[in-house]
Amino acid sequence: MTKPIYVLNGPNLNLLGRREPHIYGSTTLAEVEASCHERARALGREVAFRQSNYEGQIVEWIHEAIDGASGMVINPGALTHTSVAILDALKNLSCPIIELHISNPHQREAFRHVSYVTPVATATMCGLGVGGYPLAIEAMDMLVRKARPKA
Ligand code: CA2
Repeated sequence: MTKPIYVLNGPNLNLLGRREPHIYGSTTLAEVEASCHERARALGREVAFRQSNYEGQIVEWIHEAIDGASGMVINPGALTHTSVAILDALKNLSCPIIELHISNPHQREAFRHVSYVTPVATATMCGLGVGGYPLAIEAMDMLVRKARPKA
């Protein structure tokens, strides 16, 4: 049985579709999750989709992914720009990691230009809106197949 692709979401992303639609759009996180499951199913894969407002919970899920994930797609939210704990946890993964952002942080405030995740990410995707999520699933399928041709 193939391991699932983990899709982890950080603080405030549960508000997606309900606040700041000019930046993040009007699609809810539940709808984003559905789009990930749909794309994964078409590729013969499964997704474990999670969101937490707590840094420690995200660290725990990354630990779970060490043995449990074929790939890690992570939008750490604002923790992208602050969390050495998430950086240290991600260093333990041997599967591909995609850092994903809905907006393009490089076009925004200077404090969003620094990412603690980028140095350990296989790839970074940003500025594609919530449409980036199913695209990240597709990109992850490609990375996993490249890493393990029979997976
Ligand atoms: O663009 C992204 O995906 C971000 O990771 C989103 C974070 C932000 O701190 C990063 O710089 C870029 C913020 C997530 C907050 O999500 C909300 C969604 C809807 C309404 C309010 C907040």
